[in-house]
Amino acid sequence: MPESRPVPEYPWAKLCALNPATYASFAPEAEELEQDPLTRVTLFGPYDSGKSSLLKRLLVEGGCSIPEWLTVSARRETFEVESIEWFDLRLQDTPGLGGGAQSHSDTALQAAFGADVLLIVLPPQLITGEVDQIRSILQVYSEASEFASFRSLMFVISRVDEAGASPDDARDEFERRIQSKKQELAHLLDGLQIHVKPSSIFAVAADPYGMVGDLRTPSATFYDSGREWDGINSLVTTLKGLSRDRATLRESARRRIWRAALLDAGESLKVSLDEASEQLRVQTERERMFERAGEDMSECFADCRIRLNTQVVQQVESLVSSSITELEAVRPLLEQKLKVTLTA
Ligand SMILES: Nc1nc2c(ncn2[C@@H]2O[C@H](COP(=O)(O)OP(=O)(O)OP(=O)(O)O)[C@@H](O)[C@H]2O)c(=O)[nH]1
Ligand SMILES: [Mg+2]
Repeated sequence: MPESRPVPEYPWAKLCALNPATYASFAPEAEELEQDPLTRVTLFGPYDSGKSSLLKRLLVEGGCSIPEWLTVSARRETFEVESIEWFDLRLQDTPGLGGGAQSHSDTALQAAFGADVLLIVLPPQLITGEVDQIRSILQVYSEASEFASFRSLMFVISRVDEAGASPDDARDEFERRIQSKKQELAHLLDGLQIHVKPSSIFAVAADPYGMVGDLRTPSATFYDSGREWDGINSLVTTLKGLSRDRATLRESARRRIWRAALLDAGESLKVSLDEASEQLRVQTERERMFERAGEDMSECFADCRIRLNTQVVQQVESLVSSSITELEAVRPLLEQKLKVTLTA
C-alpha cells in the first residue's frame, strides 16, 4: 500500500491494512465494491471455459450492445477485468485461470473480491488443472451457509452441447448427461466443503456449437436454434432476481473480505511464529554449546591442578631427599624446578 494513501474507513480496511501484502492483494477491489450501488456479478473460471461468450449472450438477451473489449476466441483471450451494466447488475468479465499464466489467475482472483456474486464458469470437464486456484477462492466461502440461501456463489457448467450427447438428435440422453454433470459437480464441491443448493448450479450453452464466436453484433435470433435446450433462460431469470437480495449479498461480500483478511493475517502470523521458533532454537543450541565448553574447561582446570600439585610435591620431595643441607642453596634449586614444572 503506498504510504500516502489513507486507509479507508470501511471496517474491514483496518484489518487488511495490518498486512500490506493482504491490502494490495484485494483491498482495491473490495473498496470498489463498497462504492458500487449495483450488485456485482463476476464471471470467474478456467480459460476458454466460455466466460466471455456467456457475457456476450447475456448482453444480447438484455438488448445491450457489445463493448469493444468483449472478445471471444478458441485461445486465451481475455487479459483484463472489464465490467458492464446489465439491468440493475454489474457484470464483470475476468481473465481465465490456468494454462501457466499466473498473472492472469492473480488478476482474476483479485477481481473475485470485488464481487457480490461469484459466477464460476466451468467447462463440461469441470474442475481440472485449476483446482488449487478455485479452492483458494472458495476457502473464503467455505464456512457460512449464507451463500446457499443468498446465491453469493453460483456455478455454470458451460458449453454443454459438447458434453457428449447431441441436444438435437438425442435430447433424453443430453438431459441425462446434464443431470449427471450437475451431480458430479455437487459431489466435487462437497469434497471441497462447499455446499451449494442444486438450484445454484446451471448448465448452459451460451453459444451453441460456437456459431457466434467473435461476431461483434449478433442479434438475439442468432441463438434461436438452441433456445429449447441451452439453459440460458433459467440463468437470466435467476440473475435478474439477484438485486432483490442486494443488501444481504453485499453484507456477505464484506464478511468474505473479513475472512480473507483474517486468513491472511493468520498465515503471516504463522510465518513470523515459525521464524521466531527457529531463532529460539538456534539461540538455545548456542547456549548449550557454551555451557558444554564451560564444563569442559572446568574439568580441564581441575585436572591441571591435580597434576601440578603432584609435580610440585614430587619436586619438593626430591629436594628434601637430596644431599643439600644449606637452606640458601635450596631456594634457587627449588625456584628452578618449579619453573621447569610450570612451563612444562
Ligand atoms: N460449442 C460451444 N462453444 C462455445 C460455447 N461458448 C463458448 N464457446 C467457444 O469456446 C471458446 C472459448 O470461449 P470464450 O468465451 O472466449 O472463453 P473464455 O472463458 O472467455 O476464455 P478466456 O478469456 O481465455 O478465459 C470459443 O471458441 C467459443 O466460441 C458454447 O456454448 N458451445
Ligand atoms: Mg474471455
